[in-house]
Order: sequence, then C-alpha cells, then structure tokens
Amino acid sequence: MLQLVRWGLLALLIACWVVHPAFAAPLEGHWTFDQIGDTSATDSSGNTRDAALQNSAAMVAGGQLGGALSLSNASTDHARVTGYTGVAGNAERTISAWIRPADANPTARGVISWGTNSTGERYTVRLDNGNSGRLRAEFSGGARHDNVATPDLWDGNWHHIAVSMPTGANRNGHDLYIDGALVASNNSGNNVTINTNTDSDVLIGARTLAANTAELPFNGLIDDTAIFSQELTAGEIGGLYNLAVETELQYNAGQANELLTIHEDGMGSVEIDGLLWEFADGLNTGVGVVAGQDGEFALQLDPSGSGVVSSLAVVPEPASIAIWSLLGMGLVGFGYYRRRLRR
Ligand SMILES: [Ca+2]
Repeated sequence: MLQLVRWGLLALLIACWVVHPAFAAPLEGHWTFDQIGDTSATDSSGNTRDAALQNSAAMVAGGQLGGALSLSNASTDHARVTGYTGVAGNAERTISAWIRPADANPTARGVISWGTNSTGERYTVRLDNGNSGRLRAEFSGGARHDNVATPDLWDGNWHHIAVSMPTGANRNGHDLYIDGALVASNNSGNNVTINTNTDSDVLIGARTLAANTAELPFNGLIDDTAIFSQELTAGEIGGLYNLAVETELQYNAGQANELLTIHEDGMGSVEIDGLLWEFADGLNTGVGVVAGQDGEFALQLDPSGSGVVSSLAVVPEPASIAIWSLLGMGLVGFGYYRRRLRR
C-alpha cells in the first residue's frame, strides 16, 4: 500500500513537471471580444482590466477569431478600460490588434489610445486620414510614425497590425508591422521623446483627447487586441500573425503569448487544445513562420533557430493522474480488504 502511494506521488510530480505553467507573461491586457452580446469585454490577461462598451459599441460574430468589437464613428463608439492607464513614460511596449475598417473614406480612426494631448505624452495607434489606409503610431505634438506604402488597410479584409517600442525610445524608435511583416522602421522627421502620461484610461476604437475623452472613432470591426509590456521582436510579431491565420491553430494573442513565454524561458511546455508545445532549437523554417500540419507544427522565433514545436502527444492532466492514482489505490485497498475477509 505504501509503495502504491509513493508511485502515485511520483506520477503526480512527473505530471506537474511535464505540464508546468510558463512563468509570468508580459501581457498587460488582452481583449478577445468573444463575449457576443455583452456590454463588457473581458480582459483575458488575468489582470481583470475589462473594457466597458460605450455608446452603440457591440460585440458581434464574424471576427478574425470568434467575435469582434463592432464600432460606428457616427456615435463615437469605443471600449474603455476603466482604471487602466496603459504603459507609462518611456517603458517598452507592443500593441497587437486585428482590424477591418467598414469602408474607405478618409476619416481618421483610432484603434487604441491612452495618455492625453501633450507633446510626447499621448500614445495612439490608428489609421492615417487620407493616405490610402496607412497605419500610424502618434504621440501628439505633430509626432507620428507611418507606414508609407502598401499594404492598404482599407481593402475590406482583416489585417493584423502591431506597433513595438523599446525602452527609452523616441518617435523614431518604433517599428510598425502589418500582417506580421515590418512596414516601417526608424522614420526620419519630426521627432519627440516618448513620455506617455497616465491621465486617461485606455480606449479601444478611438483616440484620447483629454482625460477619458474620445475622438477620431473607428468605423468597422476590431478583434483580438493586446498590450504587452515588452518590445516584441519581428519573429514574435510574425508568430502572432501566423499562429492566428493557420487554420488548424487560429490562436489568439494570449495563446500565442504562452508559446512566446516558453521560448523566452528556454524550457517548459504548454498544452493548447490538445497540442503539446515545447521549446525547440535548430529550426530553419523562417523567423516568425509557422510550418507543418496535422498538429505537428514548428514556429521559429529567433534567427539563431530557436522556437517552439507542437506534437499530438496526449499528456494526461495532473488531475486525471491523481484520480487514476486514487482509483488504483482504492482498488488495491478493496482487494486487500477482500483478501482479509477471506482469511
Ligand atoms: Ca475575437
């Protein structure tokens, strides 16, 4: 009996080691907008930064991944993350979102914004106005950073957008990505030091003017929006995009972040929808590219060849092992009891 208890405990320890959760992730907030019909968008980051839908904003079916936030610029619709004022000062950060503008009229449209209208103190990711659907990051005081060519974000399709900033960056230190590819880096021109203030809650679907005042509302659908307190690499942003568009995976930013965390830790594993993901080295599939099929995928995240791989191996949950162990112990104990009765 004692031997069996030991084996049960050993099985539990092994299971906990195999599927141990990754270390703390750098997700500040993550809104899937999958709560169709609700008036509050749940923050999936674990930080309980839910977003309250304003005016006629609604969560509807038909997003890039499940539901999406539907907004009209006629009524300054947006979602407000009450009590959360975003990444402040000059701290590193990355914004990731999926957008699908409703039409192509040249109206300025905020995707996500915090801070207020003083030079270098506002932090806004938006569409440019009148410039063929460019992506723009802007910081008030005439400082902005655009992609200057294709792709056109007003083509009627879903597009992934991302903006990354290292610690201590000025305007020129930003990288802009569309559909996982770098489209603008180190623009020259009107430069400012980034010093994002904490005067306003984070708004999704509009630009902040003064504290908690929305302007330049978005018109169309926004989905799977995330703020990271880390400057993600080109490989990681490529991974965010490719994990979402791979039809067998369709991972949101939170699920993708679990893989990024394993990679950064250089160890561990995570199970997502029946696939076991682990750290891997020696990959040559292309940085940010998801390659494979039938559940066996490789995602290279670094030029050195490191990344993550998945397998179909079924790993029992610790709870299942514990139940089976207890059941096994129970059966043995019952057999022991019956043998005693026979004596
Ligand atoms: Ca969604």
